[in-house]
Amino acid sequence: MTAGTLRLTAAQAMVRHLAAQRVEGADGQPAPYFAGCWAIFGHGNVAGLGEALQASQDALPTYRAHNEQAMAHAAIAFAKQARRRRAMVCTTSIGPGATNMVTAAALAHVNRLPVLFLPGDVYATRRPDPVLQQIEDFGDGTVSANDCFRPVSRYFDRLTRPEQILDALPKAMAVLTDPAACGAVTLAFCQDVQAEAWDYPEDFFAPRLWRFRRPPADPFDLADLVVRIRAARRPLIIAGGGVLYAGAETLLADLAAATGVPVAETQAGKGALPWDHPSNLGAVGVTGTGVANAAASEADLVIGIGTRLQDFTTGSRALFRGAARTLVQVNVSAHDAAKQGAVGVVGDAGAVLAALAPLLAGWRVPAEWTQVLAAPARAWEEAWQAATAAPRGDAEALPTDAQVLGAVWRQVGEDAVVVCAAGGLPGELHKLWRVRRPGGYHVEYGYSCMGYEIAGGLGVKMAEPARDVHVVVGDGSYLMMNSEIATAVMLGLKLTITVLDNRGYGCINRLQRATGGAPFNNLLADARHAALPVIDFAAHAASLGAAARKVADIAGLEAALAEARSGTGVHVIVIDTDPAVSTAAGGAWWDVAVPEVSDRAAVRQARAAYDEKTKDQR
Ligand SMILES: Cc1ncc(C[n+]2csc(CCOP(=O)(O)OP(=O)(O)O)c2C)c(N)n1
Ligand SMILES: [Mg+2]
Repeated sequence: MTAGTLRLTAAQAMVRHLAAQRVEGADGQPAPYFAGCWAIFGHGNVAGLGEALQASQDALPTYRAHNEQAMAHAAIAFAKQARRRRAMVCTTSIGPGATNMVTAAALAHVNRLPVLFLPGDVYATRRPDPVLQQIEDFGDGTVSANDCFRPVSRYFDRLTRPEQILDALPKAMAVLTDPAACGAVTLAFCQDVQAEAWDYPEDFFAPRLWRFRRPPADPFDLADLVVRIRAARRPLIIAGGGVLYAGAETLLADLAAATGVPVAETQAGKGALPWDHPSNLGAVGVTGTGVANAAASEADLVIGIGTRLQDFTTGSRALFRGAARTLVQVNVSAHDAAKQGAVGVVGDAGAVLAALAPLLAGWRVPAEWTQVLAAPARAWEEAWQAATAAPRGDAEALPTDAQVLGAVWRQVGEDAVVVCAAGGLPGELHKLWRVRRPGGYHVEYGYSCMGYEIAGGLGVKMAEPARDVHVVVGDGSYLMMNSEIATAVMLGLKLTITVLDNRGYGCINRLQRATGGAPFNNLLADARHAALPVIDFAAHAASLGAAARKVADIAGLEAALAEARSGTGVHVIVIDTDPAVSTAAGGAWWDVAVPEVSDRAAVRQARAAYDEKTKDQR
């Protein structure tokens, strides 16, 4: 062994290096960047990485899960809740264990969230080929199942030599901690290489502190933005996830208060302002509030801050239609800043807001704009009350999603975090949930991946153990991925999960109807069946170790939530809901292409309406 080196396997060296990566913790002291490693072992990681992780449990704890996609969701949710300041590692066997994580990689990629994937890979030497689970490409000897990760990883490498980690790991860290490039990093780790020894320089294992850059905007772009704001009659800020990842909520709140510029929030940006901040109009877009969308459609200057401008935000590009409106995109990523013909201001949301404050000192938004929005604001408040209020005691109808959310909102504490991802609930949450504290709203709506909810809730709880975590999930998402209830029980983590059972894919059934389609293959009753399933979700959850029960109505739900709040462990509360109803107030058009020819009159009518609406797109 050479002086100043350590002879370790590549897996041992990797684990030691990962454990030495530091960031500044909440108390200002260095804290580990990686909170732990999720692992499901098999051939391809048990002998190599498994041995290394076992020996380093104090420095990098290992967590066992039940499904690779789910554990990756937990890891990604952890990073989202930690505002990208910390992350987790996920390792799998080769083949199916690895490809089970591809969906989660795409989720991290879309949402720009850091996660390190270490799927096992086939032998670098190729001597025992084809090994169990090797896919074998007939035309390319270098392809393995892990190539599926390439388009959904911000950085991909295949480790075929032990010394490659000396470069691959710092590059991985650079991507994970970069505000613009952030996303999934995949290091496909050949299983023979994991076990191979090499003399690693000792300084490869020295603690390294990573700082998060906050690049300021170009002074010219900033000055131009100030001129535009001062000239605007009807400016509107759209706050996206970038505001939260930059930790810029207070800067935004202060600027909005000082200038009176109204603020609307995307799914990822929701909670950037407390719900009762005087400038907060709430959600914008397809699932927006009446008042935010009124502002969006009349604004002459729309300033996106830290938003990807996905179609739900822009109403499929038909919402921001004020005469001669200008779109400005403040974003740390030049890719996002250039979208949809925007005037780009490339920089960190916090840095830009801080720079704007003195340049806008003394300026206030024209009073006429505030007056224009007063009536829609009052109307929205009424709509909110009507949608979320508990139904009358004698009501016969099943509760709506909005009534369930109203009950959950009333019962959770100030500091609670609500978690969701897919189905009808994210739209209702976006419109109706009132975020009391920063980080209190965790909805994955970049990939809107069914099955994220419960595993995600687990990751959120690990990121912020002191906060109560409330998962709201549809029956469809629950059935797709519920395995990590057992993991949460095993780890002794407290989670409250409300399952809204509307007996099928309610939101897609509504979408199908709205596009002229016949009810088909979404609700259980409309799908081919020999017997209509009657699924006992409470019994199912109880079998995984949760304290589970079904409630009959909103009053029963509120009582069960109150009980769960003072309890420990995993609580699952099931309630039957109406699949047909969603909140009609607010909202905006969403471009979902309707068939141009059809035997169904309803489809032809929907197509005619669709053709009309597409004329608003710009
Ligand atoms: C993995 C995945 N598959 C399919 C979809 C498309 N999809 C979106 S919502 C939905 C139905 C969700 O059903 P449920 O969880 O019961 O919620 P509900 O619509 O009834 O509110 C489907 C199939 C998706 N978002 N994610
Ligand atoms: Mg459902």
